[in-house]
Amino acid sequence: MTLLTHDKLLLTGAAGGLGRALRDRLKANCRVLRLSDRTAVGEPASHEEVVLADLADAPAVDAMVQGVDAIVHLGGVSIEGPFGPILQANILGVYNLYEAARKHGVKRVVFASSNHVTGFYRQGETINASHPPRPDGFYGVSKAFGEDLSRFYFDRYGIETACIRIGSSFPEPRDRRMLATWLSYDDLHRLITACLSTPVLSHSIVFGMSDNAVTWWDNSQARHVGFVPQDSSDIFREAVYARTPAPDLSDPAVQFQGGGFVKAGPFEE
Ligand code: NAI
Ligand code: 15L
Repeated sequence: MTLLTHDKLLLTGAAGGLGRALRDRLKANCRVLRLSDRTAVGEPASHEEVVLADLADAPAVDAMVQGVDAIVHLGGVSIEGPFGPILQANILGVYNLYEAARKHGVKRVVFASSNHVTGFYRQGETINASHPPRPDGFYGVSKAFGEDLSRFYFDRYGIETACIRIGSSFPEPRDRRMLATWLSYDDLHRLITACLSTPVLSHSIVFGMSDNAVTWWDNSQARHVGFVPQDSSDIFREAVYARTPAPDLSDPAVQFQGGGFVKAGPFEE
């Protein structure tokens, strides 16, 4: 069941893949859903409003945050690439977001972190939130920065944040790796709902995956969030095996949890 816990909820990255998947689902969580991105998000419905902003533009981010009581922060560069755009959107952008949240008294944030914060752990290892970050690129480093920055804003200013280390959130798992990392859209919404509605969130790191039989992540340190996944990649296993080759165990993309991201770069800017 989705609890309506917030009056005005801000969704950044609303024009992106997950933003579009969550837009209708988040209607149940709030009275007004404010949509933001740097590109157009389409016409607002009667329960929606739109405030566009580039995350690197501090005054625009301030206006985007003013008047909301919680934030689901999905906006930013979502794949590995050159450092410049990642610096602007994910590092400066997340700083701008937390400064605006502090100034406007926002008390809770759900931050879309990524499994690439820990992408250089091996696929044969099970890790939990206490394992140190091992980012697999500039993108993973930027998400690790967001996790640390949000911890600082919790310790210093009391702003609660859930850092969801999203695995692979797509309609279906695309390859064998995603059988371990897959997070259905409905489970992502369940997880965000849990983060928004649990009585005490504090600063929490949660791995975002469905109830997949094969997993590399242990969420036992996030029981207080109350996330119970209801979907599983297992129903796709046979089809994924049938259409994908057997893994080459000497390939770093197969050895490490981050998959192909561990081989990306170097980049010329
Ligand atoms: P996406 O790339 O489809 O959407 C990201 C959105 O952020 C885009 O609409 C883009 O216009 C916006 N954006 C980029 N730079 C911006 C800037 N400087 N200012 C304002 N907006 C900007 O990515 P997706 O798949 O929807 O992911 C959403 C979030 O979840 C991202 O933060 C991503 O890193 C994270 N994530 C997603 C995963 C997935 O499986 N889809 C896995 C792990 C993390
Ligand atoms: C991510 O962080 C990306 O945003 C997404 O596009 C996928 O590549 C995902 O990780 C993944 O690891 O499958």
